[in-house]
Amino acid sequence: MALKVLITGAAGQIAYSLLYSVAKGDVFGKEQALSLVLLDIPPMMGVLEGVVMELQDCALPLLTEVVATSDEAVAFADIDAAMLVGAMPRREGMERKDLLAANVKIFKSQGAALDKYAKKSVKPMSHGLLSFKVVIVGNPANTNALICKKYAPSIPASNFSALTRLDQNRAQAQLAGKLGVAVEGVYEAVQDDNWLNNEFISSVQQRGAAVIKARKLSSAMSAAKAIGDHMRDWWFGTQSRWVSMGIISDGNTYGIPEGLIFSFPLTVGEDRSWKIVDGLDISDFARENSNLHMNDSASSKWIHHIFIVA
Ligand code: NAX
Repeated sequence: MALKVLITGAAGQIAYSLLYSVAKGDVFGKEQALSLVLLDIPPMMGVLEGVVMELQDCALPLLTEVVATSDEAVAFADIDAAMLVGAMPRREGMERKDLLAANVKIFKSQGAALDKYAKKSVKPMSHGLLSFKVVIVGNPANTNALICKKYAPSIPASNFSALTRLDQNRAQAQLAGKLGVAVEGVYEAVQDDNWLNNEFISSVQQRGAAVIKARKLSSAMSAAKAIGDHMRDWWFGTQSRWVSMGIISDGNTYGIPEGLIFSFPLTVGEDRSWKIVDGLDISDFARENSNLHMNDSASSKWIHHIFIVA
């Protein structure tokens, strides 16, 4: 049976890479048939039509259906997984509060649609968790995830997450470069504290800006890859690997206040339940950074530091 996967912001640039990757089986497996539901706003329906044509022209064997819509009632009905990529972009001269207000409106509406139309009472897994998963990508991702969760009160908070995997992937690539190994080979600790506390952190923090400067467009291919990594690891489990995901804090781990969506190091079991990797030593430097970024979607940075010093 086909999985129904919703991707919002489907006419945007991240979705342009993400759709192909999902549709050819990178995320839910090479055997899994897919019905893709693409949501964007009404003025983008013409562009979305072109994207649908291209998806069809890829002649992908797993893709059984593509639905393009601007109607949330259609988009959120009976989904198995959702990647909420679309959000209000920050325009020149826009203050943070204006951006937040616009996004509150979007994620309030999408949370309510999830609550009302998603497959929440169907297919609970054997351990009682609901099978469907939601990752919020649109920035500020942590805040947007919190709003979305708030307006979907009948869906357990553990089914929501915010994307912070791009920071993890960027960090991993920087470390691999420093150690002179392939990305999969980053197990060895980097001993150079000065490099870690300065060049490493700032290069990961400023990577997005560096891509914009060079490409005149924000990261899209790497963002799509990170979304795919995030969802695949949640769907199939991570075994002993640690991954970064923004999830709801229970207030008992690393001193992060209860109810915040925060990026923790996690493992995910075969039953798709995540478990925070607890008990790692956090240096004063890392803790200071955590406080600095507490309200920021970049809050994962300090955790990456832990990956290295642990
Ligand atoms: P684009 O501007 O290319 O695409 C966004 C799309 O979302 C547009 O087609 C727009 O019409 C659509 N959209 C707007 N409101 C919508 C709504 N209510 N329902 C459905 N669709 C809607 O942006 P893109 O480069 O694709 O980036 C998308 C989002 O990802 C941005 O908010 C961006 O800041 C965020 N990112 C988050 C990252 C993270 O780590 N969490 C990293 C990558 C990315 O920057």
